[in-house]
Amino acid sequence: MNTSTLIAPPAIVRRAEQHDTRAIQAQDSAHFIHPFTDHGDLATRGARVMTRAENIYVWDSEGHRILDAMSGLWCVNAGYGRKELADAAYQQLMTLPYYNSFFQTTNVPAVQLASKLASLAPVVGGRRFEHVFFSSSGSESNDTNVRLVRRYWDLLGQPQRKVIISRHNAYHGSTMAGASLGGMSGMHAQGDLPIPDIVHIEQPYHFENAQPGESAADFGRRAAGWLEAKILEVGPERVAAFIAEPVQGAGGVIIPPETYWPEIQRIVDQYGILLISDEVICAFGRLGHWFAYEKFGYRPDLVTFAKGVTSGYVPLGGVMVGDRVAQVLIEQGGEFNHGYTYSGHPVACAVALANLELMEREDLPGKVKNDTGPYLAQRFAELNEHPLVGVAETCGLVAGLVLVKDKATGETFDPDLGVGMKCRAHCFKNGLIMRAVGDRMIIAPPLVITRAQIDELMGLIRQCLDATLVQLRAEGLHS
Ligand code: PXG
Repeated sequence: MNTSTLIAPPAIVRRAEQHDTRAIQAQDSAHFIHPFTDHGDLATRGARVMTRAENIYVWDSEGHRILDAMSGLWCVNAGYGRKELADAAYQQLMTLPYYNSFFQTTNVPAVQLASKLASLAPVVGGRRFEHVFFSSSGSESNDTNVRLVRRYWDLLGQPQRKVIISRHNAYHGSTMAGASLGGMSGMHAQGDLPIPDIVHIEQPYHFENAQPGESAADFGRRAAGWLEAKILEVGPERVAAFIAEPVQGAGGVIIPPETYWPEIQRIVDQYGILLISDEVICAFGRLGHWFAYEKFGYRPDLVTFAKGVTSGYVPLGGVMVGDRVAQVLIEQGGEFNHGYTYSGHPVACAVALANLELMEREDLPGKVKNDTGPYLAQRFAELNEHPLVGVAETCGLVAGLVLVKDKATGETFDPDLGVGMKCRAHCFKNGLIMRAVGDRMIIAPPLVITRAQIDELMGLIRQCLDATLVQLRAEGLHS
C-alpha cells in the first residue's frame, strides 16, 4: 500500500515508549471494567496496553510489534493509520460535530451515507435495499431488528408473529435482545436470557455436528432442515423471522456447507418469514463482497452492519431495510417509536463515507475475492498437514482451525485443559494476535494485507502451533 497515506507515527512512538506500563495496569485495574473479563484474573496478570498501530501491526507499551490478525475485533478492514479517515472526522467535527435526526431534521453525511449504502447493496432476486436505519453498534442494530420485525407483522395484522429463530453459538451482540438472539450459553446463563419468544436451533458446524461419514453437502441440507423443524414446532403462524450470520464469527469462524443457505432460503420463502442477515463481521469486503448475502446468493429482508463500515475508527452500525419491510413500515406505518441519540451521527457517517470511498478506490472487496482470499485459502490449507490441526478452513479473509488431540480420529481435547488459550499465549509471545474460541484458533486480518504479509502471518501461525505442540507433548497431553 501507499505508505504516504499512513499517519506519520514518530511523535506517537516516542511517547509510547515512555509509558509506565505497571502504573497504567494498576490504574486500569482500579477503575476500568472491561467487557467479558474476569477482573480478579486481569488484576494478577495486568492488561496488555496497546499504544499505537499502523497498517496491520499494533504496538504495546513495552514496544512489542504485533501482527494484528484479528483487525482489532473484526473491524479495522482498511488497516490502521489511514489519514483520510482522521481528516474526515476532523473536518466534520469542525463543521457540524453533532445534530440529531429526530424532529424532522437530517444532516448531509447521514443522507450521503444512506444513499451510498443503498447503491452498494447488491440486488438479489429483485430485492432492493433503498433504506437504512443507523445506530452506533451491532447490538443496537439487532435490538432495532427485533422491534422492526415485530412492528412489521403488527402492521400486517399478524401480531402473534413474534418468535425469532436464531442458532446456538451465534453472536448477535450484548444488549438484552442482542444476547438473547445470540446463542452463547455463557451469556444466557447470566441475567435470565433469552428474553421471551427467541428460540435457537443447532449451528451448521460440520466438524462437530455431522454424523460419521456424512458429506458436507448432506450435512448442510440436514442442518438447514433444523430450521423447518423448529418452525413447525413453534407453529408457522407464530414465527416472525430467522436471524443468522453468513459465517459465524465470534462462534469460531463456522463456515456453513454450500448447500446450507439455498435450503434456508427455500424454507423462509415457504413459510413467508423474514430473513435477517447479521453481517456485522461479514460485510464490507470481509468475504470478498460489499455484502455477504451476495456471496451465498440468498435474499435477506434486513441486513445488520457495524464494525467494517467505519473500519472501526468511530462507532457506527445500522440496518439495511429491504423493500418488503420498508414498504410496510413507511407506507402503512405512521410513526415507528424507535431511535437513538446517535442515529445518523454526522461524524460517524462522514468517517464511514471516507472509509467506503477508500475501500472502493483500492477495490478491497475485489482484492479479497480474487487475490488475497484465494491466496490465504491456499496457504491456510497447508496447515491441514499439522499434527495439531483437525481441519483448517477459510472464507474470504476469515479463517479458522480446530486443535485436536488425535488427528486420525479427530478426537478433541478436554475443554477444561484450555488448549486454545495455551496456543493463544504462544501467539502473543511471538508477536501475533490470533483469537482462541475454545480450541478453535481464528483470524480475520485487515483487508489491506498483502501476499507477503500473508506469508509472514503463516510463518507465525506455524511457529505458534509448533510451540503449542511442544508444550502439549511436554505436559503429556499429545502423542
Ligand atoms: N453481530 C455480530 C455478527 C457480531 O459479530 C455484534 C452483532 C454486536 O456488535 P457490537 O458492535 O454491539 O459489539 C457482533 C460483535 C469476539 C467478539 O469475541 C465479537 C463481537 C463483539 C465482541 C467480541 O469475537 N462481534
